[in-house]
Amino acid sequence: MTPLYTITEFLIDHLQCEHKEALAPMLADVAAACKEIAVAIEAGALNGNMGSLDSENVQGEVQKALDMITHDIFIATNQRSGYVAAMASEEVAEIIEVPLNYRQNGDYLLVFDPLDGSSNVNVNISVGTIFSILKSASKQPTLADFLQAGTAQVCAGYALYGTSTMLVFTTGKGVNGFTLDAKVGEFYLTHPNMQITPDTQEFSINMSNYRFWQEPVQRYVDECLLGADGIRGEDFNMRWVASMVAEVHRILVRGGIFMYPLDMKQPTKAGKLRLMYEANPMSLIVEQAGGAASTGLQRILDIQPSGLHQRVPVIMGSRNEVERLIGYHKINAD
Ligand code: AHM
Ligand code: MG
Repeated sequence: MTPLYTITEFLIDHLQCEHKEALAPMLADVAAACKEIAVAIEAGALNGNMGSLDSENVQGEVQKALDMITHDIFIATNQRSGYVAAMASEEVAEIIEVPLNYRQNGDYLLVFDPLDGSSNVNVNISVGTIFSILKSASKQPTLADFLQAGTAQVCAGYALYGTSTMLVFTTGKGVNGFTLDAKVGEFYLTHPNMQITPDTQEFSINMSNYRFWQEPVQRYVDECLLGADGIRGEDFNMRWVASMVAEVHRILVRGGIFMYPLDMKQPTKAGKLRLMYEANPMSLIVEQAGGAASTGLQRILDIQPSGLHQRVPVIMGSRNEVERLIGYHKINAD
């Protein structure tokens, strides 16, 4: 069997990008944090952490105990590299300053969702961590320094805590996936240069929201459901895990399209998913693997953010299917 690189070997010898000096130690910390989170999640009910807290996050969602445990792990481990100036998390409203003694070279911002899909933790279904790294214009960053379009990300990735734990990331030169050997405590490169097939017969959406969607998404899903009897001429398959990390990972491995579109269920919200720590990092990964990511009307990575926790409609995955949906949105707008 071909020997596998450890993530440490990969970061030292094979990481390609202009920010390598900072990203190698930062990614080593991300990997360490994800290992620690994997252990916390794997303990399941044994540590008594399966319940909800009395608190809500900035989105008004009830926080799970593990939401805050994983948030704390991610901050404690990632402030140590010396390169992170400030962070932002799904779980707190404001930006998080890194203590001065930890940020000698603090030129970077780390934005993250520590436990994506957390409604799945107490039913033992896959969850994940999503992160995005931006360059800061200031060593004393304020909110304004965070509000950069997704194209400015210097690195994006996710950890998937599934049947195995994986870490997948891009530094803008393709996408590589690492699997944790839990017995050794090390990630190994198992999925080099991940690519999304341009075509697919598998879609992923929360069908219970059908009546709240806009016409282009209803049309697309209607056509998939008609399968071989309809305009598509082929039967489609459907999956919905309710963990974005698990859906995007499946798409990286075997193709597919993932949608959390605009819906009228909550008319004041522009979709469910958050731009800066869900849509943007996943869009960079999907594009780097040859896929596409759009709101239906605009490339996600081109959106100029107006707030840390802003929401955005998400359509991403196999390029030809995403482009079909963009086409349906264009017809609708004309
Ligand atoms: P979370 O970050 O609070 O867990 O919310 C995001 C998750 C995504 O992982 C997933 O795609 C979506 O919410 C599922 O939403 P729904 O329960 O409406 O199907
Ligand atoms: Mg999330």
